[in-house]
Amino acid sequence: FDKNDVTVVFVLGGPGSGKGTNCEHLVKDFGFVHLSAGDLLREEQQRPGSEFGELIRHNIKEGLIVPKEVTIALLRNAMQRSESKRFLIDGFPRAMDQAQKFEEVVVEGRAVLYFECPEEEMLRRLLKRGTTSGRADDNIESIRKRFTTFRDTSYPVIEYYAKQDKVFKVTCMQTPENVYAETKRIFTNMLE
Ligand code: UP5
Ligand code: MG
Repeated sequence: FDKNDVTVVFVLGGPGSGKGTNCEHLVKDFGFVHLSAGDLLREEQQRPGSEFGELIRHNIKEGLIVPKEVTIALLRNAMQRSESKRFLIDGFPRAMDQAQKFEEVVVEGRAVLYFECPEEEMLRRLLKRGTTSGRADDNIESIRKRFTTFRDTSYPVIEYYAKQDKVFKVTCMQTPENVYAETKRIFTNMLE
């Protein structure tokens, strides 16, 4: 695809901050394609014959970041297969080396939608979701590790984009309806 003709918005925020939930609404209202890096990794993990299955399973359970080459290849393939030129990339980049590599080999992000949420609230949401999600990382041990990785490794990516004035922040301590109303308002301004 043509780099100059593609719009990428990164959707970032801690584990359970509401990235996936709000992306689903944005898809309906703005016609972007939603690509969740975590979902693509979980799919690849399930794919029979994948050479990365075990590595992905281990890293997700331990809250560790899968090597960037794997995730970037999955994202790039999904973008190439899509007819769309506008993408919400959810949960990526979550480390500085991923951000730099993606910019180099795929495209620069136009903006970052950042869901800011206190850890106690994210913990509550993830433990609740864990009762039905079947996700191998929705348990207290994995959640603690995901929080540590977010603080130490992923947050600096948000600071990096903030220095470029690319970060648009949504506050999460409201009902899902109100969070999305704020998201929609911010997203509309962001595209102007
Ligand atoms: N919920 C949502 N909004 C709410 C609200 N306003 N009030 C109350 N409840 C609300 O939401 C989480 C839960 O909260 C849901 O039950 C929802 O109904 C409720 P969700 O929208 O799913 O939040 P999200 O931010 O998407 O949470 P998720 O758990 O998906 O975030 P993570 O960033 O942890 O997960 P992801 O799938 O992106 O990554 C998982 C793992 O994959 C990583 O830990 C890592 O090991 C690996 N990974 C990589 O290695 N590289 C990558 O590039 C990406 C992932
Ligand atoms: Mg998600």
